[in-house]
Amino acid sequence: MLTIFGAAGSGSVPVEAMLTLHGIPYEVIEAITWEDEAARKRVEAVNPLRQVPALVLPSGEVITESAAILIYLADLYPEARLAPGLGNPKRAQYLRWMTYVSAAVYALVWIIDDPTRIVASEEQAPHVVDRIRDRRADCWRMMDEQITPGRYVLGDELSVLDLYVAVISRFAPGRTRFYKSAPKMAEIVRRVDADPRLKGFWAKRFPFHEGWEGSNPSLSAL
Ligand SMILES: N[C@@H](CCC(=O)N[C@@H](CS)C(=O)NCC(=O)O)C(=O)O
Repeated sequence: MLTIFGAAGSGSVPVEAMLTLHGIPYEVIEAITWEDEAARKRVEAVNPLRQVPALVLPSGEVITESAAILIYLADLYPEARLAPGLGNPKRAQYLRWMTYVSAAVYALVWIIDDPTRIVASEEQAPHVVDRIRDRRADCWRMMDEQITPGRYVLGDELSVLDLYVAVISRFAPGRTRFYKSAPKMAEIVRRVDADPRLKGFWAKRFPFHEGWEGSNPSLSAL
């Protein structure tokens, strides 16, 4: 059995979505690391960064980093057809954008979540958060301008990249701004949100609350 240290509304959600789509059983150890010191301590046992997601394989081996986990699992289960395999001409752009979403967009959560990690005074914190929101919107814009999607980012087949973008685009600055910055991907993430195979999953792990696209304060924390 695979074990995921994760949390609803976090970067573990695309990993869980991938396994759900492919019908692979997994257990989640819920850890809301950005709110709860006890959760961070729980995660520390497998990831010294005290971040989710962390995947524990049946052998006990640990994999951290959402992009690495998604790439690994999609390769492990090629029959799920959720990533271009080695030798597929789409592989290079797939790896490029998986890493980009992780490094350029998602990683900034460490600051936005608690700006005092890098600024000296509390007064500076809101400015830092604003700059990061702008930076993320700009990163989405630049990605959108460089892709030639079909129904999904890499073409007409759903991949883990689409699950990843659909979740990370819900973090700050939020979907309303994402739709404006990244109009091509706006259509794609809406398609992923509406995937009937994931209806129950989204309801449990990242519900579409009233006003979720713009103003849900719990999302702006990430
Ligand atoms: N680079 C990591 C980022 C993971 C991450 O930042 N996770 C957040 C939750 S969405 C977290 O656990 N934050 C707690 C902290 O950094 O203290 C990845 O891609 O998996």
